[in-house]
Amino acid sequence: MGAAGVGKTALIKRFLQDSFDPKHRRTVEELHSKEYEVAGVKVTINIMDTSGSYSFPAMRKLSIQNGDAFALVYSVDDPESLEAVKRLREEILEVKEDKFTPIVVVGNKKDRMQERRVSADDVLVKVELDWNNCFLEASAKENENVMEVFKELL
Ligand SMILES: Nc1nc2c(ncn2[C@@H]2O[C@H](COP(=O)(O)OP(=O)(O)O)[C@@H](O)[C@H]2O)c(=O)[nH]1
Ligand SMILES: [Mg+2]
Repeated sequence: MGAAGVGKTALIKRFLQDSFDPKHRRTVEELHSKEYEVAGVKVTINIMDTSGSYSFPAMRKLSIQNGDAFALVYSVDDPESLEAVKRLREEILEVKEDKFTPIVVVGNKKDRMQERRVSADDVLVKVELDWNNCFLEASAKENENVMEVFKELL
């Protein structure tokens, strides 16, 4: 989950198809499935790609209720998208009550070095020390840390 344009679809596309599309197409909501074999056992994971606009709070709530693990994505060139991550995390905690819910915070577009406006160190401290969640910077474009994001969630 995360604001529109931060690269949620791009991260999933990189993970599932190892490709990158420079164009932004609006996602409504798409469900992807992938089969894995873990220690000889077949498991199917479902990856829900959400729209960034969340114009319907009820729809957002449903995504949260249905999810077992969450990647909250912002873009390192967009501080407002980090604020959206904070709000989403609050909502996840609210909906999931006290249940343990894996959350990974992802600072995507780390390749956009000239345009960076969010410091990785600040977010690291907040996410790993205050929130006790995992934090990674990634680039769907350069294929950096994309596997790691999904590995954390599994
Ligand atoms: N430079 C750069 N651009 C990216 C990256 N990930 C996504 N984008 C671009 O950002 C735009 C929005 O990506 P998209 O995946 O559609 O965002 P979504 O709305 O969160 O699903 C597209 O033009 C992507 O090509 C990245 O890691 N680096
Ligand atoms: Mg999308």
